[in-house]
Amino acid sequence: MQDRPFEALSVDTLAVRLADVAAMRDTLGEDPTAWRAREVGDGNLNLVFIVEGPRGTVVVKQALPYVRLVGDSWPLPLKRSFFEYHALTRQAARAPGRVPEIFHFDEAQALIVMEFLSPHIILRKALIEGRQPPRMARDLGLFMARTLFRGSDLCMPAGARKADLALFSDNVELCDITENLVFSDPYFDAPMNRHTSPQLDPLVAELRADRDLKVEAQRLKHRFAAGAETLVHGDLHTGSVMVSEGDTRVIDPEFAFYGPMGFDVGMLLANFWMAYFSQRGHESAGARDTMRAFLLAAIETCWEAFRAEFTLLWRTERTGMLYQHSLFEDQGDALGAQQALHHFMHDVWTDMLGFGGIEIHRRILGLAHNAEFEEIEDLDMRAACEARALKFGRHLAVNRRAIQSLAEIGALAEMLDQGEVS
Ligand code: SR1
Ligand code: MG
Repeated sequence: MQDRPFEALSVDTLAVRLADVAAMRDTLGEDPTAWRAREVGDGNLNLVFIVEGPRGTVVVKQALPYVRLVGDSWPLPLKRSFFEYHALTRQAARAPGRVPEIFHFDEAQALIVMEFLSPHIILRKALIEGRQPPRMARDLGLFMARTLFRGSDLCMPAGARKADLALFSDNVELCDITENLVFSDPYFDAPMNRHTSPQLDPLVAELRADRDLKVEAQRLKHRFAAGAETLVHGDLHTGSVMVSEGDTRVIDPEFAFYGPMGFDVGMLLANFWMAYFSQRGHESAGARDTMRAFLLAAIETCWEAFRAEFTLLWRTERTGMLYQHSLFEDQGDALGAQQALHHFMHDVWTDMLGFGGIEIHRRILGLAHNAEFEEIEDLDMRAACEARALKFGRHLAVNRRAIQSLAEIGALAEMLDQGEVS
């Protein structure tokens, strides 16, 4: 299969096409005629198959040469599969146990054969259903601290990090999607935008005329494009996480590139805040008060796990060229290293808030929306939930340098949600 030109798989061709892949035979069983494939991809870009055999099950993910959500009018290179594969190998080393195991990668066919996770479900779906996965907030905080710290100049040898930065710098088209869809399109009448209309029209006009917001969005875009701090996942929303009662796995790092640490953290927390603001639209089977409390607590748990683990790694694995021990601890100046950490975390905090605010806006005003809002059938209710989230996002983006704590913004979220401020 390595030398054949790219060809998209289908449920009918998959077994024949992958019959010679040793990892498939080992995991599913030796007889490909007994394999059964179904296509389950519900993301915006790729094909995803679950393939069952007599011995076991695997997932086969294949990139398409275009954006699935839009069609072949929007070509997108297959090399995103290469970046996803390489990001997964690094995440597996830096945060063991938190990504699916990779069994096989075929660069020409842009496909990855990986572990089938069961009984896991997508975290976004779990949150829409009102489930409260017990481990995910802490697991994700640890995942972010470990991958972001260990991929940076705080930890890696400078040459190795620069080589990695060069490798991922070719992920141009996926970065371009984020640069446009996240940081620019929501703030003008871009062709692929959509929003709940006419209910949100006045607020959308207000946000697009908001000079302070537009300037902050562009400052954040500059951070995103030029702040090559570490290998970020690049698309760390709740649709990129699978959960069970006892496990959390991060999937889909095809947007990986060297960017600012706060981007992953902000995107993830933004998706928790959106889950929070969507709960009013999912109360037909009963009030979601405990779910709202769970989500605000999860945000605090996740940030605190990130902060605490990052602090531990700063003390124990600071082996890179930044803030060397030779300047601080080795001279009896542990306080100096602590002061530097304080400034570093403050910068990540401020970035996180800004990126979080912008992520909320793009999921309501741009091309790619979130199921937690989209599945609210009553459009007046959907718009009311979205409006609260939009105002919250604007506050995060514009006032991020003045925001002191998650308790402060959690209180704002509650007041917006309860209509105490508008
Ligand atoms: C055209 S791709 C739209 C979005 O889907 C992906 O999951 C990313 O979030 C991207 O921004
Ligand atoms: Mg994805």
